[in-house]
Amino acid sequence: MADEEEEIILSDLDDAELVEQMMDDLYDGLKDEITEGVNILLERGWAPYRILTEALVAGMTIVGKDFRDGILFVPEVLLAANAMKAGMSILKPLLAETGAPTIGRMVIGTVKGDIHDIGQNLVTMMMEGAGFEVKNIGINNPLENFIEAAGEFDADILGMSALLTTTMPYMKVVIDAMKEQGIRDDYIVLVGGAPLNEEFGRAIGADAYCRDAAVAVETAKEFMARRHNRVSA
Ligand code: B1M
Repeated sequence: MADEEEEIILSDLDDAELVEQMMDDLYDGLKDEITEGVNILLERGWAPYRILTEALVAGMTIVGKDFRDGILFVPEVLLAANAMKAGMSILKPLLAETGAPTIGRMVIGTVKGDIHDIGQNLVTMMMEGAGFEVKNIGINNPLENFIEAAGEFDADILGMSALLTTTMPYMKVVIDAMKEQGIRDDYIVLVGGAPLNEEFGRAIGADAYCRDAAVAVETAKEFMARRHNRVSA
């Protein structure tokens, strides 16, 4: 008897089975399958944000747990991250397509020593979708990069991301440098990343900690509204 694995036809699966399968495929770093799965869900009328959160982010959470527990290692996690990025690249233009007018300008990047960029890319996508203009300066940024980019881009908001307990203190280094240069209050400083919390955000002198991309959008909108009220008062 042939000992062949049965091929799974993604389009034959119902929505719940497909999402389950996509989480497995993300775990296995199968980029093409993730691309196909995202396209099928879009054809079935799923909203881009729902696909992002219920299939991709949820799948990445499982990867994160097994990475923590020593079941997965860096090469496998990199493959999963690439598969996630492939899915995100399909959703990006759709999330940005809301036609909302520009409501603010943001510079965002991951701090020095840290190369995690999936979360901040997601924040970028959601902010753009909500009508912000965003300059994403990528990973491993020393304080000069943040400060220069914020000035050049005439940003309202400076966003920093850190995923490591060893790199999160660097956010304070950036904020302290802004204070020294007398420019701290020129910007709304928002911080985010899995190991942070509200208390940390307050302690380092940020305006707010954002738990996820949706909270980042809401928080940015709130602060922009306050800023406009202050200017017009
Ligand atoms: Co790394 N890694 N990693 N990793 N990695 C974590 C963060 C870790 C928690 C895994 C674990 O042990 N469970 C752990 C950190 C432990 C700690 O510090 N306490 C860890 C480690 C240890 C490491 C290395 C040191 C491993 C090694 O080399 N031995 C190494 C460090 C490299 C470096 O940065 N110098 C490393 C490397 C990597 C890869 C390269 C393999 C890969 C990154 C690929 C990439 O990003 N291009 C990777 C990945 C993928 C992860 C996990 C599994 C997933 C991160 C992710 O993308 N999550 C992660 C485990 C985890 O977090 N559960 C882990 C999905 C993403 C959508 O969520 O990034 O949290 P997140 O972003 C959210 C919010 O946090 C928030 O909104 C986002 C969207 O909702 N947010 C913001 C984030 N940034 C924001 C900024 C804002 C606002 C909100 O500004 C306003």
